[in-house]
Formats: sequence, structure tokens, C-alpha cells
Amino acid sequence: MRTMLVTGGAGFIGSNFVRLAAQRGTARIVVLDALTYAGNRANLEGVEHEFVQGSVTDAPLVDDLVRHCDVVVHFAAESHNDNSLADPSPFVNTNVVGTFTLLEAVRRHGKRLHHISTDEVFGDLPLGGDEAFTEQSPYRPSSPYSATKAGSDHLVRAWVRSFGVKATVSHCSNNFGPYQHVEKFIPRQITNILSGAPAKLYGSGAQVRDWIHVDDHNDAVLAILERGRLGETYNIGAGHGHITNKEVVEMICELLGGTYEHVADRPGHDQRYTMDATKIRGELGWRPQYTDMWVGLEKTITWYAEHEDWWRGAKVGVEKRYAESGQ
Ligand code: NAD
Ligand code: TDX
Repeated sequence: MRTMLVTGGAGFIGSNFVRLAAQRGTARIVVLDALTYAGNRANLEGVEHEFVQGSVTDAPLVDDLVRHCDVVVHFAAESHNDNSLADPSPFVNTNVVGTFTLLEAVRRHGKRLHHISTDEVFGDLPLGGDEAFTEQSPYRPSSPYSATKAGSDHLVRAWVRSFGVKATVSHCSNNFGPYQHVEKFIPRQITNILSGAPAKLYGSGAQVRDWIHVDDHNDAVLAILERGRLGETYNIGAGHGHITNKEVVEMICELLGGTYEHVADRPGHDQRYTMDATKIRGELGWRPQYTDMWVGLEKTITWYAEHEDWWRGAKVGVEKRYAESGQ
């Protein structure tokens, strides 16, 4: 049986990926995760895997784990834009140096790597337009987070071209679903209302994100691992790149019976992300299951309502930090 090394497998998308991959049963799964504030062993409860606590920047550890696996799926990252504005340094370290460390190990041992990137490396699109990001869109990152993700993508492509490393890259849009940290937009609003507080909309709320359920993202990653062409890049999106933040908040308020307020905007706030997923649909036959965003949102709300013990601990500290920046 093949062994898959999953970095960042105790985080939001990574843990949902490990659960899905374990259900499909195609590989033995080893998780490498530093368990930062965003990583949580409880996310993997009941899922068959082996766990190693450590950093993707630890070269000897990474070398040993890569030597003993067949394929690496690289989710580990500092992932929150607002945190990258407060302190960019862990973003440079984990996202850039960590990816470099993995690339050197897969190069030495001739292993395959799938690199999880984001739509944010392409910058943003104007509100009101209908153009979308393709795999050929120019890189134009706006935040320290997206700049470090862009840097890591460039390293992967350079290692493919210069050293013949066997790698694929995917750019996905905004994920939502169970186990997402309460610092992020959708879980923050759900848990605010469940706590009796209003939802918090940055600025006007006219910004657009191309929301995708985490299971659809991870199903696409599995399709790339199974059928993707080495050296290629695939955009992943579910066709929701027209829904504004205000509409999402209004839907959450309607479903939970809450209210919202406008708070200070994010500096440099990206306006619109919309993905063109024609390539992965055509080449790999991938299709999202959650074609109606509101179905996935209702399921996610139910999950948070039933798992207060999972999110309550992190909530107080997160809200204290947001309050300090007027958000
Ligand atoms: P997350 O913050 O929930 O999880 C990140 C995980 O990485 C955590 O378990 C954390 O402990 C771990 N980690 C952090 N630094 C590490 C290090 N130095 N070594 C090992 N592990 C470390 O993030 P997420 O939302 O699940 O995002 C996962 C990946 O998907 C990231 O690469 C992110 O850029 C990308 N992505 C996220 C989204 C989204 O909407 N959340 C969209 C597109 C792409
Ligand atoms: O309280 C809030 N109110 C609000 O209006 C928060 C936390 C966010 N927002 C807005 C900012 C964004 O326009 O909601 C939108 C989504 O915000 P985030 O959840 O912080 O996501 P975003 O900055 O778009 O980045 C996400 O998608 C791409 C992930 O965090 C990244 O890891 C991924 O690469």
C-alpha cells in the first residue's frame, strides 16, 4: 500500500482531507503537523492515521518522513490574512522556508509532491466584472499571506523545471465547512450569533469570495493525485464567485436568527475572487457536489451548533484580538 505524507493534516482543510482519503482507503496516511494555534489533534479523532508532531521547516525530520513515503500532499501553512498583517514573520518561515525544505527532500528522494495553493496569489478582480482567474492569470498577491503563498508556488515550479521534481499545484478558492478555525469569516459569524453577539462585516461587505465546500476541494485534490498530469497546475472553484460577503452574512443571520454590524475594513482588502475551473472539469472530470452554496452553509451551521465544545476555547482569544483592531 502507498504511503501518503500529509503536512498540515491537523488543520481545517488538511484534517478533512485525511478523513476523506482514509474513507477512500487508497493509502497509509502519515500526518506531519506542528500543532500551531490552528492545528488540533481532535480534528482527526476516529480517523485512521499516524501522527508526527513537527515543523515542515525541520529539515532532518522532513527528510526522514519523505524518504519513507510515496507522495507528499502539502497543506501546512500559516493561513490567515489578518494575522499576516499583524506579524508576517511566521508566514515567511512556514510558507516559504517550509515549502523549500519539502522540495529539497522530494528532490533528494525522487518523490511526488502536490502543493496546495490559493486563488489569492492572483490578487483580486474588480467588483461587478465577470472575468475569472485562469491557470494563466498573472501573479499579483496583495497581502503578506498571499505573497508568501505566491513565493512557495514559484519555488515549486522552479524545482519542477530546474530539477525535474514530480509536482502538481492547485489553486483553490475560499473553503468552508466543519473544523474551520473561528478566526475565519464564516465560522466567526456563526459562532458570534451562537454566542449572542452580532456578525461582523468588514467595510461595506460588497467583497466577493468564490466559496467552496471543503469536501469538494479535497475531492478535487484526490482527483489530481490520481489523474493529474505532473508539472501541471489546476484551478479549483465551485462557481460561486458572485456572492458578496454581505449576502453570506445575511443568510447566516436568517438561518440562525441573528443581526450583523459593519466594522473596520481590512487594510488592502481584496475585492473579488472568481475562479475559472474549466481545466480540472474538462481534463479530470471533477465536479463539485455542493452546487448550491446555501445547502453547504446550512450543514456547516448545524455542525458548529452541535460542536460548541470544539470552538468555545479558541473563541475568546480570537475576539479579543479582533476587538483590538476595531473588528
Ligand atoms: P489552517 O490554518 O486551518 O491549518 C494549517 C495547519 O498547518 C495547522 O494544522 C497548523 O498546525 C499546521 N502548520 C502550521 N505551520 C506549520 C509548520 N511550520 N509545520 C507543520 N505544520 C504547520 O489552514 P487551512 O485553511 O486548512 O489551509 C490549508 C492549506 O490550504 C494552506 O496551504 C492554505 O494556504 C490553503 N488554502 C486555504 C484556503 C481556505 O479557504 N482556508 C483556500 C485555498 C487554499
Ligand atoms: O470577521 C470577518 N468579517 C469579514 O467581513 C472576517 C474574519 C472576514 N471578513 C471578510 C474578509 C474577506 O473578504 O470575509 C472574507 C473572507 O475572509 P477570510 O475568511 O479571512 O478569508 P480570505 O481572507 O478571503 O482568505 C481565505 O481564502 C483563501 C483563507 O483564509 C486563505 O487561507 C485562502 O488562501
